[in-house]
Amino acid sequence: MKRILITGVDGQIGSELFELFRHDEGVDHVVGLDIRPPQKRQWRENGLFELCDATDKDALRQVIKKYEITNIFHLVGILSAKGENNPDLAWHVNMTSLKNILELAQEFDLKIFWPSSIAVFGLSAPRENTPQNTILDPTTIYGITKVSGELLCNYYHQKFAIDVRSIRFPGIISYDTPPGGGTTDYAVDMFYYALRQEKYTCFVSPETTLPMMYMADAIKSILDIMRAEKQQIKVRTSYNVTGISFSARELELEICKHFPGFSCSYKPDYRQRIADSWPCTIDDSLARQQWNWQHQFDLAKITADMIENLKSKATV
Ligand code: AKB
Repeated sequence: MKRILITGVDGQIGSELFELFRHDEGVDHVVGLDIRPPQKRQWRENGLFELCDATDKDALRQVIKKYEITNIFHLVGILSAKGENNPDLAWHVNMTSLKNILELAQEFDLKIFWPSSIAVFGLSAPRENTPQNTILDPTTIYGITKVSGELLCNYYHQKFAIDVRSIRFPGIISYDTPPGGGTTDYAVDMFYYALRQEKYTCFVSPETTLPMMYMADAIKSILDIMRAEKQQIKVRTSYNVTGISFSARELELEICKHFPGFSCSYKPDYRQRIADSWPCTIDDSLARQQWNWQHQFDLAKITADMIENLKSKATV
């Protein structure tokens, strides 16, 4: 019987996957794990939740045994901007937790999903249509942990036949749980300011263009790659996957179609350098060929859906 563990469950992706699996698989088949108590009251009152530090391998082992876990979505991670403020912590959290999960996957024969990021790319990769296979020379500690993590996943697959699957995520836009500590967070922040009818000061320049994806597409990509047959998954480092690229100004203008009074000023900070080291557009044709990846949300659809959902959240 399938028993799912989601680490980092209180984060941007984890919280959405948790709700989805609780609905689809049943609340008794999905365990959430985080280092802090969950923000959502319904999780505390109804459902399986473990307070646990994923860098503690023995504690993780106890959780896996207790619930007879078969699949792990390992979403613990310190993102790019926060990582630059504490590189040691980013290395420790991102690498130790992933190594623990891979070792436990070997011990308990588990299937694993782990997110990588466009942060694996650095200044030597082509910035337009960045290919699946190119030079990986990230400039951030976060990117370094993602490249190392990808190699570790591939190693555990080659050496111990661990079924670990991964996606290099672009910035993810969502309305349920806000992201935290990322360079692409401005693309979510802008919506919250527009809704509150406040002016937004964006921390990257108006022409900064990055690959982005709507949460619904991000969840779909995770489900698609995990449901694909083993032989379809030929890349065991991590797949390039994307939705759509747009500049900060293009997003501002799209939001203005719904909130004509909205405006941004631009005051780039240390995150600009991070953004400038990442691709503008991504070639994800391998994922499209091998496991039929297709995104559904373009900028207009993302913007309309975000605003509709944020509005209805505000009235609840
Ligand atoms: C970040 O900005 O750090 C993340 C990412 C692109 O991995 N959203």
